[in-house]
Amino acid sequence: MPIAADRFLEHLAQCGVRFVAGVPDSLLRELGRALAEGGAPIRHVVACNEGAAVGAAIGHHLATGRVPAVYMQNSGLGNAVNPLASMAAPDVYAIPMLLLVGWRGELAADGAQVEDEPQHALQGRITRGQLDLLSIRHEILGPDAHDARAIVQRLLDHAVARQEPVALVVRRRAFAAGPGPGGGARPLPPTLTREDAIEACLRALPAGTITVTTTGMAARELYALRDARGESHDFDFLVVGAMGHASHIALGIALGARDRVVVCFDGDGAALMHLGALPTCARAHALVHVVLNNDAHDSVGGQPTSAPGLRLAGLARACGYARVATVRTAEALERAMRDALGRADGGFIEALCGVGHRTDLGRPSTLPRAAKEQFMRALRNPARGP
Ligand SMILES: Cc1ncc(C[n+]2csc(CCOP(=O)(O)OP(=O)(O)O)c2C)c(N)n1
Repeated sequence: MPIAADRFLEHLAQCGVRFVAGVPDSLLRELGRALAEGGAPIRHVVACNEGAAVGAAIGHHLATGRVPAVYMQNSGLGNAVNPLASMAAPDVYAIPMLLLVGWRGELAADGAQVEDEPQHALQGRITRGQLDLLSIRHEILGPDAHDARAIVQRLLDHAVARQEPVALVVRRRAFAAGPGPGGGARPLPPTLTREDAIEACLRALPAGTITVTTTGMAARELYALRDARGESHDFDFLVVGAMGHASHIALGIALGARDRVVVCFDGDGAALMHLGALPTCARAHALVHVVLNNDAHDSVGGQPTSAPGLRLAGLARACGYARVATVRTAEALERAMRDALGRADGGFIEALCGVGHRTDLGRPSTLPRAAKEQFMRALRNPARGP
């Protein structure tokens, strides 16, 4: 039976857990909602990335002696490996903590991989192996678990006895579904949607402008918009994984493609995940960096980011972007994009958007490998593009 997320948190609290940090994941959406509702006596911190969440957990243990929990999508294990292996491991500071890892690309009991998107395939297959390599004892929580409480108890007992991290690998639908989107972020009043914002930018882009689009719904929206507008996907690179790295992928393209203009569509959660990217990107004069700021992790359920309310334009200015704009409407965004494209020194545009997306949004029909070849071929063709 799927377990209700609030019951799960109550159980964690009964076991002495008072601190949970993490980065949202769609499989852990209900957990995010229960944490945001705040029923259990647990302090909750949304971290900017999974490594930072492990850091906060280490600090909590140092200050209180208690066992903290850290939640993440399995894609986030890569971000977490460094503080786990070089700080929390028993060979170093021996910090007990419970990792809650959403298992995208999960393997069924017979070893067959459950259908998921390409960016989850390898990560799904290696998740348990990665935990084994880190010597992190783990168990699986699925919707058919007979006694989730006993599993958690066993893991926490092990973490305390051995003074080391343990993990619960969470299958899809392990937590009982609640009503509507999870995470506690309230939809903003109808303002600019992320999709409208992307479309406003597309109206301003000359054919053949290179775009790089961040992880999640933004990439799917861009793809759908190209289809709806009868435009090709040739010059669009979709960053389906590697959350937070779209701007540096765009930077590498801008530097490698003879300084052709590259427009990067970024998310605020993604930009925050690797915020140190900003000053480096600011120095690339051919990069127009658009952050679609909805104060939320909309793509995985609308949970707030680590810094809701933060306006990134001021940061971008301090990081050295030559031109910075904040816009709230499609018209202002289209103008700001034309303005940025008209000058040769790049720029940063923060588009303040509402949360939410169409429910009938499709997925790109081109597989990443084929899309990469199409993109590279288009870039090699000097006859096209500004
Ligand atoms: C390293 C990593 N952690 C977590 C995720 C899960 N994830 C995918 S999209 C997303 C939210 C992105 O938020 P934001 O950049 O603000 O864009 P929005 O969804 O709001 O458009 C998250 C957390 C991931 N793919 N990779």
